[in-house]
Amino acid sequence: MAESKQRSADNAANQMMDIAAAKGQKVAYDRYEAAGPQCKFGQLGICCRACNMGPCRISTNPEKGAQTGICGATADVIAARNLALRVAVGASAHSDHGRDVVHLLLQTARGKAPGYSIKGPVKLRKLAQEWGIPLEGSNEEIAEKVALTALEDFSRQEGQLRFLDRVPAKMKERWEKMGVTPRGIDREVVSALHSTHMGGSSDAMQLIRNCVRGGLVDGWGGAMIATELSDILFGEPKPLVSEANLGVLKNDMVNILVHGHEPVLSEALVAASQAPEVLSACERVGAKGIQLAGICCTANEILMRHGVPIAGNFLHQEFAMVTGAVELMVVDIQCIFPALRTMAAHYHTKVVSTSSKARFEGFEHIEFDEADAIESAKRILVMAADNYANRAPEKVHIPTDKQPLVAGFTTEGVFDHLGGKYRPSYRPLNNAIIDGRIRGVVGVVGCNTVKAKQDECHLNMVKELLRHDVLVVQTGCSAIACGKAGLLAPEAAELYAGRGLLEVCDAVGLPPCLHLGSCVDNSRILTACIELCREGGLGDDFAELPVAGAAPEWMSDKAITIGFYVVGSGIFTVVGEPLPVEGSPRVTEYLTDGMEKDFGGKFAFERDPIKGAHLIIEHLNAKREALHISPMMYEPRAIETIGTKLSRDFVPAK
Ligand code: SF4
Ligand code: MSK
Repeated sequence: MAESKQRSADNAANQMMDIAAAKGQKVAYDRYEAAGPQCKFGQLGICCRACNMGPCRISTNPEKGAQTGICGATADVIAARNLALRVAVGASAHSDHGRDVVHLLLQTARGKAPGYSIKGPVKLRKLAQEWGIPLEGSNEEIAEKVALTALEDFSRQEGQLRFLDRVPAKMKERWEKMGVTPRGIDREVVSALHSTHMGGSSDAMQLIRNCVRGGLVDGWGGAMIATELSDILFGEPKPLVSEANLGVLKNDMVNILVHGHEPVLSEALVAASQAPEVLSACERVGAKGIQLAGICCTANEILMRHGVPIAGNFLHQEFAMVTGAVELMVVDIQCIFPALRTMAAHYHTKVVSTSSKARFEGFEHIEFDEADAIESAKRILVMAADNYANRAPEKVHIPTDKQPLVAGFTTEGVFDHLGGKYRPSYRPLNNAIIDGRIRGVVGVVGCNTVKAKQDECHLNMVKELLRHDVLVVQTGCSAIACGKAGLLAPEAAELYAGRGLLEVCDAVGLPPCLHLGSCVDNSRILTACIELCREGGLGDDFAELPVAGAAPEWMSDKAITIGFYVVGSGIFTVVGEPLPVEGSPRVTEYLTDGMEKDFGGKFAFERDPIKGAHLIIEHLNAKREALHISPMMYEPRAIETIGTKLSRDFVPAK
């Protein structure tokens, strides 16, 4: 076998890539290499394809080449316009996901989705109360009204999103002043798209404001609706124990992977996986049963509600097939490689698409019908079981790598852990920050990219933050990266956390990194920040809190959109790869500096995760100083002690 390229921080991923390479099978890293140097104009955001007189490319040399497009659009306009387009696409993805959840809640309430029921009645009533819906009648009657009310947020033309009532007053005033208060979801997405049309807005700063508004309508609209209504429909997640990495696949069972984002189908698969006809199909082919596992955010959804193990994150989608032990991968929408078709053809794996919104050439398509959810799910599960007979034992190589984890934290659930049963409150967390045990709270989220060694940026940044007593909250593929590396287990506090953070984790039994769910569940980070403000002592605006965000390996449009709602909500955010705007110094300067005075937050572009972590630490220190709270109680944990259990030998603060 040729020497391993070690393109991942994850041993299982490297093993799978080595096997694939030995067999001449290509994975995303190979295609990236084969693509050769990427277009600089595209990377810098100064290639315009907004009309058919182009494409126009702006020279980066002010002395030479085109300084504007044919229509006169400058680098500033083109970079900002391209960005606004991507934000609108990202917002549409989360929001359409949210719309599907609303639709399913409505169908369930009306008795038209027999496989589903309302599993989060407490949250249902809480949200109904928040929205002024009378609490009379059955859960179904209330749920119908909640769903119809949520739908209004999609179609609203004037006014503001309903969840903006949750937003601290100072932030709302800022949005009002900047003209970015989001109205209805569909309206903002369409308006942002419209502004990017040829001859639309040629004011770069207005286009950036459209990015903020497009972001806010996602975070405080589509994504928040998706999270809240998923909790109502599928149940509020509770902390539970599970495992992550390819070692969760079983040699003697039918392995089925769910991949994508929307929990609507995967919930039905979980419910149907123990049905007698499914189990007898397994028996027929000599398998011991069904092993469900997940990739990407669908994985996060069923992990946090059912403890279904995680097979891997974004780049694992192909690696999983190289185990030769996956009977079927069922996909819905977002983050799905068309290349799965090619990799599946090397093995017996079937790939089944299910969403009416996403068809893939070469995949079998079984359109998911929510009116017949359990039957659709059973059909897929039996198909997988039948395919177990086609598994070629000589091709099977399941890595042993897997790590235990705790997942399923929510804004509300953390209350119980922090305050105990009789005093559920954020007070202990606020106090730990004020006393200097915890430096601050940072959301490390987002994807994998082939432009970095898989997971390495997530892991290095998170470990550096933990060493400096930063409580980390996580979603998406970053959470999975940390899960595979053991950082989501309570024991990780002893191995990685600074002394102050360790004391808090020890006292309340929390891991130092909290898994908060899927990409749409970044909205939980927003609601947790509301609680930090509400509890008092740390400011009454997100921009005053010692908090930050990071997406060290981001790649998708959704990640850009999330970045904009986080920064637009006043939170400093570090992204690994720069946003594609560097061809415009003005737009770059605004996003990484000027934006702070208008919105309270700004971006930093930093590929080195340790440097990125230190930008965050400096930011948290500055916020602490501005709040006049105690200095940190302890020195950061010494680097030499990282990964060992000698964690209680710390040098006390001077
Ligand atoms: Fe070129 Fe202007 Fe058309 Fe863009 S909109 S492709 S810059 S002419
Ligand atoms: S799945 S958007 S690769 S986090 Fe949400 Fe992962 Fe990014 Fe897709």
